[in-house]
Amino acid sequence: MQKSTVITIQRHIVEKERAFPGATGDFTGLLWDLSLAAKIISREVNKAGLAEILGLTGGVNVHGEAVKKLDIYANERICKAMEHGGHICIMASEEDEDVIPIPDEFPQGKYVLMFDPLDGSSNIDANVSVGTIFSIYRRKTTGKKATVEDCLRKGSEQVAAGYIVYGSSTMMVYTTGHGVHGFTLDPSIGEFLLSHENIRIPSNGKIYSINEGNTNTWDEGTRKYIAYLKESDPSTGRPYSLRYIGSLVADFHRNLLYGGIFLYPADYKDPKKPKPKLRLLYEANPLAFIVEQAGGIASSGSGRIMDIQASELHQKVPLIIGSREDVLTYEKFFSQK
Ligand code: AFP
Repeated sequence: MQKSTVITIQRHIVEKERAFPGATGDFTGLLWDLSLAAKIISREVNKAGLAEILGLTGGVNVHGEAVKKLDIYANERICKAMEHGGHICIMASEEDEDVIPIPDEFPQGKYVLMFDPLDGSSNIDANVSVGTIFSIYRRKTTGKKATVEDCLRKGSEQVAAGYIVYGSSTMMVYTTGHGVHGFTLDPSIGEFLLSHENIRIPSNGKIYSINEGNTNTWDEGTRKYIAYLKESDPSTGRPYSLRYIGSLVADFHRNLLYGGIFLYPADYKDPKKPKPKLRLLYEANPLAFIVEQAGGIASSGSGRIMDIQASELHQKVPLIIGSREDVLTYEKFFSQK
């Protein structure tokens, strides 16, 4: 009989860190704290249908979108889980307009954490998967306190990134630049167990994910590319199938496992002022780091996402992400627009 080894996320993180002589364990502690926050959020998301917590608070976030109670809960939960450990020096969240400093009573760490606490939350009432996305950098400034400068970075400077998808099961997927690993939460023991080691995204897929309701706002290159995917050509696997949940983590996670391309191009209603929707620091960069580590590509259409120097906390970018060959083909269409 084959013997199976159960590897918890804690064990995995510790073993990976041991490979780096001189590692202080700080980073292990950080990911540990994050996985605890994820378990607590998962518990709340799973009982959302039962709890009074459902429904709008009546508030709006910095982007003018309605905020659900669970967004606020997840935001607070992550801040509380991360502020006291001594690993983090500053945080920024999609839900907060400004950076989140570490309170004076706690030690300042050397890492910067940026996160989207509950992405896709407009889907919660319909029991659709939602997710948490996180991105970690080393501190850059040297003053007494970390500043917004520590957050305005290029994605290529990330030291780790990941997401938690609260779906038919809860999964945490992360990279520290040495492959992408996925862990499934076993609710009976409250542990994330290694279920997907060294995830590789197929070099091309048969799935495309885009909000087709926006067709009239796309640039010509995107319109032509999507029309191309619908043509029949068995030698290139076309037509592709459309799968769009409207919950980035869930759409991305499916495409990461099965192969395919996710697109959120800019809105070209005013061709002089294209308007992207997704956020560079909280959504695009962390998923870009993951997809590259899995063998895929993340592009704005005209360049690598992780090469963009952030100039503001809530900066938005077009995001075309997924299987390598699919994204390269898109870039060709986009450049000919
Ligand atoms: P919410 O968090 O407001 O549900 O937004 C989700 C999201 O940022 C991302 O998860 C989706 O991929 C995208 O928006 C969906 O946007 P559309 O509704 O415009 O397709």
